[in-house]
Amino acid sequence: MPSDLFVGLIGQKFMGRAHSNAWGQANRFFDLPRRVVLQAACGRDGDELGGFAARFGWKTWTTRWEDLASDPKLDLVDVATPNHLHLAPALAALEAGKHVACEKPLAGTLSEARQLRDAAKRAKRSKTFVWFNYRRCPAVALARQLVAEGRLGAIRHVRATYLQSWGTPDAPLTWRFQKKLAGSGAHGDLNAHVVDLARFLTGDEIHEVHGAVARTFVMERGIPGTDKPGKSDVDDALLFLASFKGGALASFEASRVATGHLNANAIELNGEHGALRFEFESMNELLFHDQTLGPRTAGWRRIVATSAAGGHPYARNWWPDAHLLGYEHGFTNMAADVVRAIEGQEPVVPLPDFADAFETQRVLEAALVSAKERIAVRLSEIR
Ligand code: NAI
Ligand code: SOE
Repeated sequence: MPSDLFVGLIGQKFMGRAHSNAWGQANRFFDLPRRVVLQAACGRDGDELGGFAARFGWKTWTTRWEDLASDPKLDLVDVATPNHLHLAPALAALEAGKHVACEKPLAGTLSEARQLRDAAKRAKRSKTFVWFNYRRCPAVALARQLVAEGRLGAIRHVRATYLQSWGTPDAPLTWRFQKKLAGSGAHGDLNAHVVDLARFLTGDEIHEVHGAVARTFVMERGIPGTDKPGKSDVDDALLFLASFKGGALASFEASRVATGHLNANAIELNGEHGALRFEFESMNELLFHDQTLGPRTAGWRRIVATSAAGGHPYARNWWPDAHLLGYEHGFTNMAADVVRAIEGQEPVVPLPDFADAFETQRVLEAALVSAKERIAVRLSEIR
């Protein structure tokens, strides 16, 4: 009988729901060395918390994150709060000797991300994780395997876009539009994912941002619960060009005002022997072009990455071939990998820890500096 892993969650809304579901499902679909116990949940809204806890199976709840982060019963604290509230709870939990799983981006600012990286390094008995969930779509994990096997050869281009369109003028001034709470806008929110994916898929590091441009199109938004406007001071879109140490060129685009796109997280790698493309809105599929087949038969083929017999990552834990997975499965796959990693077992694909997420944050910072100063920025300048 596996021993229990007591989890506490801070944040009960969008990610709070996704993580609650993941922790609750992990032992149902994966054979894990520990049994996850949904011990304690925390959120700001006391009126909603009881219902939330009951619905997802959390045993206790509190509106004080300080109490949860230091609760001696907990083994792991899961931070699913707005970006400005990653640092304090994660630091408190690390100081209390717990493992920490934190939402992305690691923090709103490079300085806070650095503090988290350093605290994680000091906390020798704690393991840290960052919810870059898209790594755990089976099609993405398969793409990484194909790159590592050399199926693309040397990579020449990485083309990543994360396009959404909900940043319309009538979208209220939530934390996501306020620099002091979010750090940045579409950039930290969406480029964080695709920069992580680019690093994860190539196994390479970006060494220079050659240029970036950021725009805020909507400068004022309605303050929720009032009829007053407030300042929206983050980017609605940020685009940048970069290059990898290994020589590949890269382009990244994040937007909340890309009309026609809802959650278009897409990445394409072009290598000397072939190419790969993933589009989240068709998340079960990986597109693969094998250049070595020659001009007669080479072309894009669509792999439905759901085959246990094919050895597709995570496929054996879910359904028969082409009985498709959805958004929530990436989180459940991650929760299962976190439980494995805590027990010293190999995750199905590598998990980002705070040190890894700090590297993504350095790239994000380099692009912000590039956009602000209108200069190229080497990553060696961003520490
Ligand atoms: P949200 O606004 O839907 O929920 C935030 C939660 O934090 C709420 O439950 C609120 O009660 C709680 N909270 C805020 N201040 C608090 C305080 N002082 N004490 C206790 N609880 C507090 O935000 P959402 O969308 O869930 O985002 C949370 C984090 O997750 C962000 O860092 C965001 O970037 C990240 N995120 C990641 C996604 C992914 O794909 N991995 C998807 C969406 C968000
Ligand atoms: C923004 O709309 C958002 O919810 C991001 O915060 C997530 O990280 C992304 O996965 C989906 O979009």
